[in-house]
Amino acid sequence: MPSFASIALLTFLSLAHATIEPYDLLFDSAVEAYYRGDWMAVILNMERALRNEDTVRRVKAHCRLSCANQTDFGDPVPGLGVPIPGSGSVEDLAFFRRVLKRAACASSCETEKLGPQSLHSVSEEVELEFKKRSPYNYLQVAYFKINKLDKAAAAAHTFYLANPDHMEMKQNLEYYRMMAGVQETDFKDLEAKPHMVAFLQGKKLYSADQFSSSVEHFETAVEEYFTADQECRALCEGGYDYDGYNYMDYSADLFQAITDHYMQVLNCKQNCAVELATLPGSDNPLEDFLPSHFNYLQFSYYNSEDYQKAIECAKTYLLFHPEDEVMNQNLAYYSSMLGEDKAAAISARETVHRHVRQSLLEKELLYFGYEVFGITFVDPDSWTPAEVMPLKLREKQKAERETAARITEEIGNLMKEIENLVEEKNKESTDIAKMVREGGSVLFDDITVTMTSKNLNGSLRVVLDGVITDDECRELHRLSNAAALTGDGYRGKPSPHSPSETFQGVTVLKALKMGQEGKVSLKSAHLYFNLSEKVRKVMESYFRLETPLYFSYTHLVCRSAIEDKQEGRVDLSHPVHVDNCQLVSELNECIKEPPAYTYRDYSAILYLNDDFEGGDFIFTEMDAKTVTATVKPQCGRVVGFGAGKENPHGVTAVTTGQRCAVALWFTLDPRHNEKERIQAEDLLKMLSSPVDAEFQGDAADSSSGTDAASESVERAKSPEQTVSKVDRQAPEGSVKEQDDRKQEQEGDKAEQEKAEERKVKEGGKKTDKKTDKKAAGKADKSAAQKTGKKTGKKTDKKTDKKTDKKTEKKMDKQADKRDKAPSKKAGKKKSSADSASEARGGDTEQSTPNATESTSGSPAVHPRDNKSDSQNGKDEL
Ligand SMILES: *[C@@H]1O[C@H](CO)[C@@H](O)[C@H](O)[C@H]1NC(C)=O
Ligand SMILES: *[C@@H]1O[C@H](CO)[C@@H](O)[C@H](O)[C@H]1NC(C)=O
Ligand SMILES: *[C@@H]1O[C@H](CO)[C@@H](O)[C@H](O)[C@H]1NC(C)=O
Ligand SMILES: *[C@@H]1O[C@H](CO)[C@@H](O)[C@H](O)[C@H]1NC(C)=O
Ligand SMILES: CC(=O)N[C@H]1CO[C@H](CO)[C@@H](O)[C@@H]1O
Repeated sequence: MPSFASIALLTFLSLAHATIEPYDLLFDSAVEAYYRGDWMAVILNMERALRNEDTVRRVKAHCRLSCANQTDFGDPVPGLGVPIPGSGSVEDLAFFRRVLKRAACASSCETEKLGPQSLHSVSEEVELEFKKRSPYNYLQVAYFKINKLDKAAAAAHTFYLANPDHMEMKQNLEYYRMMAGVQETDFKDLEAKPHMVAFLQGKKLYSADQFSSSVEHFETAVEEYFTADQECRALCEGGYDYDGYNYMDYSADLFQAITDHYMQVLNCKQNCAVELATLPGSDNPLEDFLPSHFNYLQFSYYNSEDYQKAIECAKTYLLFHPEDEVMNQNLAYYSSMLGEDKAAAISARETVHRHVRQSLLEKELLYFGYEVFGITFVDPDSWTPAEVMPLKLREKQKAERETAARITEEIGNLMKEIENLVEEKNKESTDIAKMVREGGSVLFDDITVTMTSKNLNGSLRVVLDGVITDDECRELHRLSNAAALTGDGYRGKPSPHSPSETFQGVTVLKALKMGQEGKVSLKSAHLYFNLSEKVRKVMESYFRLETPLYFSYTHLVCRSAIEDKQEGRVDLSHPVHVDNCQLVSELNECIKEPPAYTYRDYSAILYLNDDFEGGDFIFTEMDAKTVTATVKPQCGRVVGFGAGKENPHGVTAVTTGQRCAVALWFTLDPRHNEKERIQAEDLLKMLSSPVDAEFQGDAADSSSGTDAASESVERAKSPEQTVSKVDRQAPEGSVKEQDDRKQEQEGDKAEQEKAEERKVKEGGKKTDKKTDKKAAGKADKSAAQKTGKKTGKKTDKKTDKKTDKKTEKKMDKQADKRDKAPSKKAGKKKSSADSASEARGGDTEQSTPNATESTSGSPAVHPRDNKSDSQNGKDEL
């Protein structure tokens, strides 16, 4: 029969069409293409990965929701009535028949639209990458390479929003902003959530007293919120996480197993309130997010003289906070305006009422699970009535809070005592203590202490001479210029700190890699490595450090005066700053927070020459003006100092010639031990092994050998390091190469070399992972992933996360809540402006990743923004 045949064909076609490619494989292909430098393939695969991830999410939510519709437990089963489990074995069967049908419905729905379900289960690792928006990091570079700047800017912006601590991306964004052809509107958030966009837009208009427009946005926000909430909840109905259990050991009877899984699902569903209220890149949700919509709405409607709606929204708000005094006053006022009878007939919104009832029931079940089975539940909402929490638990939490408060107080007292003791002692012997601490051995006979803290009018300061020889100075100076000539060292780029100087800089690893490629003398690069180590040892010894001093960053830098740009010059070569905090000179304050490199503890600068004018190193007071000591650079001289606020410093203008130095930053924190340094050490080890001796110095040969070589370097690293390295390296590359391109009109050949180099740099990383995956093969995919899941790693991670983080968060929240005055609403007597700002009070202190909020924002933002510049350039002195 023709019609049957055509139906079959159609089905076949639509099925074939429906099988979408798994997004984790697409992601892998894109990453691989990235290391090949195949930018089109990066874009193609990564864009598809993002699209497919989105599709999978939507389809799953849709299937689960529509299947819930079709197999409602409340439907009567013919002959048995409404299935109620436990009322008898036959009724149980009816109940489970429903369960089976629901499972079959969801499974066939998903399979039909996506292909076999196992295809789309991805590892936690990949899930995390998508959550962190990593695909946009790769896309950013790829778009940039093919000169799609608008898309590059959007990708960079999207990534940065979720990774606000990512300094390289911040620099890239600044770079994009300066580029011709990039518009402010290009900086889009490609992952913006509609409910959040509408909410923020509504708030902005609300702050500007544009109430009729803000109403529109808040209404959209509410609608989008429930759509997003529905999707979020449906997605919670996923697989069981063997959280805390070894997969193999887990054994629970039927109802216990159902309970365990169901509790997890409910916990996840409750957590949607947090997920939906959290801005990208932020750890904390916006306070009282959903209820606040109705707070804004009631006041906006009131100002638009729509009393009916104002009453509706006030009543809706009261569903969450029935005792709220201001809102009850508002309601009374609006009711008197409209007429009490009319007002009484208006009820709270039904959708919200349902949501509250459902959420409360979920909480009850979860608390039951907590009491009976010890399954942790931390309520994400601030509006839950106290009585929902079991009395026992309430008392326990109260006791815990009191203990915590007592401990805090005791610690506080103890600290005060210690401070007093220290102060007294300091009074006696400030100077002596410091001298004693500082004057350790300088380890080498040739090194002399030229000036101590006392001579330098400060603390934790020293000037040493004879640290390296004249020959060594000349060799490093040559190295800097040779590296700059290859174009890898920012040749000719104006100094980030002064338009009157050019600037070039090269790190140890970069120098060694260039040495390995024959672009500079490998011996000189090795010397650079050796001498930086020498300085580190001397610092560690002179300052009598009890724990090892680790490298944080090392940079061989030269600043050259631009001859025709010296007239009337008043700026410094490097503005006064502090190395580990953001100096706010106007306030005599130094803020020890990112983007400052807060973990840096000591700094040193090794000078290479003195044949230039200007370029003095200066220490100042915290005002950044009053110079307390001046150090003239000369070959072999080191100025070493503590990286904290006791040592603001800068460099005066270099007015003729070239001034070269090695700037070194150190940390006492092993966690911040510089990764590049370890790579450099590995590279040296490899280079010095006799087998590889042939690499040395021979540029022609090196290209064939480098892949294998760097692979062995990379392989030594743990996967975690590699992941973070990918993050870092990707964007950094783009900016440097941008410079290169600007300066040097590179031909195809150079492009190719660069691709090679990248391969060299990133080599081995993917290979291992990929091979595994390929070996596992498509068919085994789900099996392989399941095995992965059972391992201990996961268990640990999960358990920690669940207990510590959640409790912490909760604690914070409760603390916040207590601190925060119930500064909510619009009182009837207030001017709209007053009330607006008061109503805003609830969440203005939320720091948002975008400056958008800065109008209402925290006071610290301004000075910090200004000062951060000098911190971002690592290139110093
Ligand atoms: C579920 O059913 C309701 C009413 O029958 C309908 O409005 C809704 O769109 C359905 N939802 C899905 C996801 O099919
Ligand atoms: C660097 O130090 C190593 C080991 O201390 C030494 O073998 C090597 O010759 C030094 N290289 C240079 C160029 O100074
Ligand atoms: C320290 O201060 C004294 C007195 O102001 C000044 O003469 C001296 O030059 C300063 N030391 C240095 C190294 O600048
Ligand atoms: C911050 O920078 C702006 C412009 O860049 C400038 O006008 C302002 O004076 C600076 N403020 C401070 C506190 O340095
Ligand atoms: C990083 C970023 O996109 N910042 C934007 C945030 O909002 C401010 C104020 O509206 C914009 O001017 C910024 O461009």
